Amino acid sequence: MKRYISFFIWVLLFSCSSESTDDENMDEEITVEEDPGMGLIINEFLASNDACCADPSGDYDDWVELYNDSNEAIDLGGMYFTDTIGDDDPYQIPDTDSSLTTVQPKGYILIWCDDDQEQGPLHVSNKLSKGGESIVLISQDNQTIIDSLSFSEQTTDVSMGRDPNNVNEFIFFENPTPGLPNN
Ligand SMILES: [Ca+2]
Ligand SMILES: [Ca+2]
Repeated sequence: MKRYISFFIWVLLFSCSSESTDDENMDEEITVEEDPGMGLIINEFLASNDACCADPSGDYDDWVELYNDSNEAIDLGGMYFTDTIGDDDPYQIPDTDSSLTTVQPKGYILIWCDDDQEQGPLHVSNKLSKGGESIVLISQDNQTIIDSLSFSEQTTDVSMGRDPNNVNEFIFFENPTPGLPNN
C-alpha cells in the first residue's frame, strides 16, 4: 500500500511540473506575438558618390541609411560605427544631441561617411571604399553588433540596399533613395 501511495504522489508531482512547463511555453508564444521587428538595420548605402545626393553641407559624400524596424525611437548617440569587422577602435557617434541622432519608429536616418565630424554627430570618420569593405554598427556597450554587412565592388552613384520585396536580399539601385523607402 505504501508503495502505491508514493507512486501516486510521484505521478502528482510529475503532472504539476508538466503544467509549469506548459505555462513557460505559453509565455514564449506571447512574446513572439508582440513582433518587435528587426530592430535597427542597415537598409541602403552608397560607397561612391559623385552626383547622387549631397549632405546638408553640400558635399557629395558616402552614406549609410539605417531603418528603425522597431516600435520605439532609437538614439544612435554613443553607438559605434566602423568599416572593418573586428575593429578594436571603432568610431563612437557623439551622444551630445539626441534630437539629431534619434531615429523614430519605422523611420530612416543617414550616417555620412565623410570624415567631416565638424558637420554634426552623424558624420563618422570612416569613408566607404568603392572596391568593397564592410559596414558595422555596434551598440553602446562596444560589443553587441546591431547589424553588419560586407560588400564587393560598387558603381559610382548606384546604391546597394535591401530589396523592398525581400528585405533579406541586397540589390543595386540606379536611383538611390537616401532617407526614404527603397524603391
Ligand atoms: Ca560632408
Ligand atoms: Ca532608401
